[in-house]
Amino acid sequence: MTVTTHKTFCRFCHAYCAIEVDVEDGKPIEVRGDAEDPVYGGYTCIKGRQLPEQYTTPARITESLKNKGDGEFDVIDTDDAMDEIAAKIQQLIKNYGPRSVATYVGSYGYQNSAALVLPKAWHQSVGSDSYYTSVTIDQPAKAISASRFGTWGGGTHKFTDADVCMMIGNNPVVSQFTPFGGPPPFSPYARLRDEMKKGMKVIVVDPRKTESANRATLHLQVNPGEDPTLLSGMIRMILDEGLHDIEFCSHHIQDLEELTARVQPYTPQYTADRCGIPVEQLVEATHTFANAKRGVAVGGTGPDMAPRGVLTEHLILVLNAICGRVNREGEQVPNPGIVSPPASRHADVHEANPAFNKGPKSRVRGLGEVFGEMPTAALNDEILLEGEGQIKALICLGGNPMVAFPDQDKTYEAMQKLELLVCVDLYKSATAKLADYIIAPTISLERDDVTMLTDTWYDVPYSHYTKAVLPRNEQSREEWEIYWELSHRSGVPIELPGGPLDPTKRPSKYEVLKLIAPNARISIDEMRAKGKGHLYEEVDVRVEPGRSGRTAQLQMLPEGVADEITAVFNENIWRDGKIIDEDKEFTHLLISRRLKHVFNSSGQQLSNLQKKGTTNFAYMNPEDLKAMGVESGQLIEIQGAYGMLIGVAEAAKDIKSGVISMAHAFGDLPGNWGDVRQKGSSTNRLLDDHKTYDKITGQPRMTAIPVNVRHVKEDAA
Ligand SMILES: Nc1nc2c(c(=O)[nH]1)N[C@H]1C(S)=C(S)[C@@H](COP(=O)(O)OP(=O)(O)OC[C@H]3O[C@@H](n4cnc5c(=O)[nH]c(N)nc54)[C@H](O)[C@@H]3O)O[C@H]1N2
Ligand SMILES: Nc1nc2c(c(=O)[nH]1)N[C@H]1C(S)=C(S)[C@@H](COP(=O)(O)OP(=O)(O)OC[C@H]3O[C@@H](n4cnc5c(=O)[nH]c(N)nc54)[C@H](O)[C@@H]3O)O[C@H]1N2
Ligand code: SF4
Ligand SMILES: [Mo]
Repeated sequence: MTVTTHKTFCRFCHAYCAIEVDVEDGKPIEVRGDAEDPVYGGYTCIKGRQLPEQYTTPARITESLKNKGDGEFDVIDTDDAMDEIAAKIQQLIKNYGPRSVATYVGSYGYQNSAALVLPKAWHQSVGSDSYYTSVTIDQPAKAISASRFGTWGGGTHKFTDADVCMMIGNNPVVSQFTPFGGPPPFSPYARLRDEMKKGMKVIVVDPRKTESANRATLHLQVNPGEDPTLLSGMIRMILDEGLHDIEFCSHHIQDLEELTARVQPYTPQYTADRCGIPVEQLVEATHTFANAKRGVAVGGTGPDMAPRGVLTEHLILVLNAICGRVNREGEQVPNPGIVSPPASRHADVHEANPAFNKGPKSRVRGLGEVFGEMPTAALNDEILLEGEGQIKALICLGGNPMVAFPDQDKTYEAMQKLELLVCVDLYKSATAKLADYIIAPTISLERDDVTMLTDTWYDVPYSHYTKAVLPRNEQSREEWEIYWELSHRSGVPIELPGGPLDPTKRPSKYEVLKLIAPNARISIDEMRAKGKGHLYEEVDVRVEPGRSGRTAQLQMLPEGVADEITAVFNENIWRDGKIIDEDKEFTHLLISRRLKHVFNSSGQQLSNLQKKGTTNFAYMNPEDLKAMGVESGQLIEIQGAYGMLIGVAEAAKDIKSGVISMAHAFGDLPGNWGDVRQKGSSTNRLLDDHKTYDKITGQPRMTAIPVNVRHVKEDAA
C-alpha cells in the first residue's frame, strides 16, 4: 500500500495547528505537526493526533438519520431528508413567519470557515432574526465592552515583545484560547517560555493554580467572581500613584476624573481582602503591570462568565488604555489580517458605537440583539413562550445545547417542544438524540478551509488555505451547505459579500470562500496556491498619523458603568466568612474550566482520549474534602439555588479552598446519574437564566456559582 502525506490544518479545536496527515488506502493513519510551518513549528496536542480515529470510529455518523418518533432512528438519504426539512421550514415560515425558524451555531460551526457567514446570510435572505451562536454564552462581554469604549486605530499592544502580560481567568496552556492579545494560541506554552526568556513578566489571576499560573511570574489566587473588584482596586492604585500614561490620557481619554472618584472606595486593603489575596501581592501585581513599557491585560472565560462580565472586560480595556498600551504613529501593526480586507491604521480613536440596544428585540427579559445576533441565553424561552415570534424549528450546527446551555431542565423542555430539530453532528450527542433529523457532517479532512476565524489572532501576517485531504462521503453535508440546500429548494438566493450564491448549482467550498472573502488582503486564490501555511513577510502596515479633526476619545464611563462600579462595592457576597447569595448561605463557589483531552463535549467518543478520563471530576482542595470526610473518587451532591448535580470528587492542591472546579459540556440528558463516572455531569444543571444574568447579553452566571456540597452514597445517587 502506498502512503501519501498531505499538509493541512487541524480543526479539532480553533487553534488550527498546521499538520501533516499520512493517508493509506483512502484512510488517515497518522497525524504529525508540520515542523516546517512558520507559526506552529510542528506543535500538535493529543486531540489533534486522534483525527484518524475520529475518521474511522463507529460512533461517527456517516449517514443521515430520521427519528422514528420514539428516539430510534432510521437511515435516510440526505437529499430526501433535506426535501422534508425544507418543506417543513417553508411551511413554518408561511404559517408563523420567518422568525419561527432559528439557527444555533455551536463550537463545531466555528471550525468550518463558511459556517458562520452562510447561515447568517440565509437568515437575512428569508428575514428571520432568529440567528444564535455559542458566542453569546461564551465571551460576548469582549465585543460588547469594546463597542461602547471606542477603539484605537493603531491597535493595542500584543503579547509578543510586551514586557508584561496579565491573564485574568484564562488558561491558554490548556485552552489554546487568547485571541485578544494574550499568548497567541498556537503552541502557547512555547510562546510563554520564549517571551519570558526575553524578560516578560507574566501575571495570572485565577482561583486555580493553572498550567499557565505554574509558569507565571506571579499568581494571584483570587476568590471567584471578584475580578471587577480586583481591577477597580488596581485602577485606583495606578491613578492614585500617577503610574498611568498622563500624556496619552490627556489627549485620548474621557472622564478620567470621574473614574478616579468612582474607584476610590477600592482601597488596596479592601480590594485584597475581598479578593482573598495578600495586599503585598496586589501592590506587586499593580506595579509590575503599570511600570512596564509595553504590556497587555486580557480576560478569558473565567471573568466573562462571572456576574458583571461586561463590566470586567470594560475595566480591562480601561486598565490597558490608562497605561497607554497602544501602537503609536510609525509603529508596525504586527498582523493587520490576511483574509480580512486591507484598511489603513491611524493613531486616533474610532468613536464608540455600542453594538446593542438596536435591531430586533427578544420577547424575554428586555434582551435584544447583540452584535447582530440574538442572545442564546434567551433561546429556550423563545421556544417555550407561546405567541407571535415563537421559535418552532431549530437547526443546530455542531452545537450541543443539552449539555452547553444554561438550565438543563429548561433546555430539555425546549428541545422537546420544537416542531423541528435538525442537528448537523458527528455523533449522537445528547441534543442529537432528541433531533428529528441528524445530518451527517463532512469532517474537516474532507473539506477545504481557510484560517478565517484566527486571521487576526496571529501576531504575524500568516494564513493557511487547505484543500480537502480525503474525498467526501456523498451522504455528508458541510454545515453551511444545509443553507444552500434550503436556498436551492426555495429558489431564494443567499447574498454573500462577493455576490449571490446561485441556488441552482451546488457550489464548491472554494467558490463559497471566494464569495465570502472577495476583498481579502491576499486573495483566496493566492493562499490556495501556496498549499500550506504561509507567512506573508511583505505585509508591512504602519500606524499613520492621527487624522485632523478626529476628536473622539476612549470612553471610561459609558452609560451605566459608573453605577455598576458602585454596585459591585455594595453587592459583596462575602459576609463573616460565609457566602450569602439571595439570603441563602453557601459553602463553596463552583467555577468553570477546560480539560486538555476534550473539546467541550467533543472527544469523549475516542479511545485514547477516554484513557485520560471519562468524567468531569469535581476538583476540590484536599483540605475541603478532608473536612467533609470525602475521598477522591467518591460521589458528591452539588446543590445550588436552582439545581443539583452529582459529581465525582477529586482532590487537587491547585484549587483554592472554598472552590469547586468543574468542566462543562459533560453528561447526557437529565436522569441517568448512575452513569456519572462514564459520562460526567452537566454543570448547567446549576444555572438559572432569569435571576442572575447580564442585562445586555443575557448571559447568566456561569462561574462563581454558590453551592453546598455533601457526600452521597453510591446507591442513593
Ligand atoms: N456551565 C457552563 N456552560 C458553558 C460553558 C462553561 O464554561 N460552563 N462554556 C460555554 C462555551 S465557552 C461554549 S463555546 C459553549 C459550547 O456550546 P456548544 O457548541 O453548543 O457545545 P459543544 O459541546 O462544543 O458542541 C459541539 C458539538 O459538535 C459535535 N461535533 C464534533 N465534531 C464535529 C464535526 O466535525 N462536525 C459537526 N458538525 N459536529 C461535530 C459534537 O458531537 C457536539 O455535539 O458552551 C457554553 N456553556
Ligand atoms: N482543551 C480544550 N481547549 C478548549 C476547550 C476545551 O473544552 N478543551 N474549550 C474551548 C472554548 S469553547 C473556549 S471559550 C476557550 C476558553 O478558553 P479559556 O478562557 O482559557 O478557558 P479555561 O481554560 O476554562 O480558563 C478559564 C480559567 O478561568 C478560571 N476561572 C473560573 N472562574 C473564574 C473567576 O471568577 N475569575 C477568574 N479570574 N478566573 C476564573 C478557571 O479556573 C480557568 O483556569 O477554550 C477553548 N479551548
Ligand atoms: S491544539 Fe490540538 S486540537 Fe487544537 S488545533 Fe492544535 S492539534 Fe488540533
Ligand atoms: Mo467557548
